[in-house]
Amino acid sequence: MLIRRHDASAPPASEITPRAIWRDRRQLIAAAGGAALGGALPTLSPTQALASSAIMQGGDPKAQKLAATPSRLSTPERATPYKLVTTYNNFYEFGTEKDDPIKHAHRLRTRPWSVKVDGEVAKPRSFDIDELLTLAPLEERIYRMRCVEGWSMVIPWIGFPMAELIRRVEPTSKARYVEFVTLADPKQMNGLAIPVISWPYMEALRLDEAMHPLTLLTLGLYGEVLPKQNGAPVRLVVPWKYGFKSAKSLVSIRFVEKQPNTSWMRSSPEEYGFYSNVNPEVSHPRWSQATERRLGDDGFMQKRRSTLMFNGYTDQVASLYSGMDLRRNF
Ligand SMILES: Nc1nc2c(c(=O)[nH]1)N[C@H]1C(S)=C(S)[C@@H](COP(=O)(O)O)O[C@H]1N2
Ligand SMILES: [Mo]
Repeated sequence: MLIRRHDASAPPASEITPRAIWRDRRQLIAAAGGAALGGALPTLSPTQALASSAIMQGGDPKAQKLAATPSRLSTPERATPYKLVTTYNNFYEFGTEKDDPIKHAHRLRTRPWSVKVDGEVAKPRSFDIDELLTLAPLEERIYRMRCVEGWSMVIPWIGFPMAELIRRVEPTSKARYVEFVTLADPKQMNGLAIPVISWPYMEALRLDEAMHPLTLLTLGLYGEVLPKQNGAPVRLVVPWKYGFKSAKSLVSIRFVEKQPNTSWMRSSPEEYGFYSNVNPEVSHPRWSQATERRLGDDGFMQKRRSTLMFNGYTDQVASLYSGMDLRRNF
C-alpha cells in the first residue's frame, strides 16, 4: 500500500529495494555456495522447496516450531528467502517503511491474546491463541502473494482454513460479510501516531470468500510461529487478492449484513475497492497492475513478470465472481 505522493509519476517506493536486502542476499548466496539462488533451479516440489529454503535461509533459532502437513493447494514455485519474507514488510502500525516492522514490531506482545468473534452468529465467543493453535490440523500452504505496489513473494504459510473457525460460530442467515479488525495499541505500535488510515486497520470479505478453502487463518510461516513483523500471533491470508486484504494481528472477526467500508476504501475510495482481487487488466489509478517484480528472484536486471488474473488462482476462485463486472467491482 502506498501513501499518496505529490509526484504522481514517481515509481512506487517498493521499486527501490533497500540496500540491506541486496547485501543480505549476497551473503546468503555465498553461504549457499553460490548456486541455489541464481535462478536456474528446476521447479521443486512444495516440500523440497520448503526444505531447501529452510536449510539455506534458516529461521529464527529462538522461535517456537510449528509442525504442519504439506497441502495440495501449495504452489510448486520456489519460496522467497526467509530473510526477505521477514525483513521486507508492510505493517503500517509500526511505520510505513519496509524495514520499520522488523525494527519496531519486537514491542508487540503476543501473549495473552484472544480473537473475539461476534455479530451475526448463533455462537459468539472468543478464541484464545493457544486454542487457535490446536483448533484444526495445521497445514503448510505455499502461496503466491501479490502486493498492490507491484511486488510479489512466495511464502510458506502455516494455518488452517478460515472456514474451520467460521463453522464453529454458526453464522446466521443475515451474515453476508465478515470484518477483520486488527490490534491498535499506541503503547506497542509507534506507527499509530501517524493517521495513514483511520486505525484500527479493518478489512473485510464476502462470507463465501471467507469460507473459500484457500482463505487461511494463519499462525506461522517457514515452520515456525508467525514472526511479529508478519502479523503475529494470528492473521488472515487471502492469496488471490492484493496483500492488504491479508490483515495482520487479528483481534476481532465480526459477521455483518451489509458490505463494510474497509480502512483502505475509506482513505482512498477511487484507488481501493471492496474486492481488491488481483487483476492485471484493471490498473491502479496511479500505475499499471499488468506486471510484477518477484522479490528475491534475480538481480537488479531482472525482468518484471506478467501478473496473473486472481494471482494465478483463477481455477479455484473465478466462480465466486461469475456474472460480476470486475472493472466496476475492483
Ligand atoms: N494490520 C495490518 N495488516 C496488514 C498491513 C498493515 O499495514 N497492517 N499491510 C498489508 C499489506 S499492504 C501487505 S502487502 C501484507 C504484507 O504481509 P507480509 O509483510 O507478511 O508479507 O500485509 C497486509 N496486512
Ligand atoms: Mo501490500
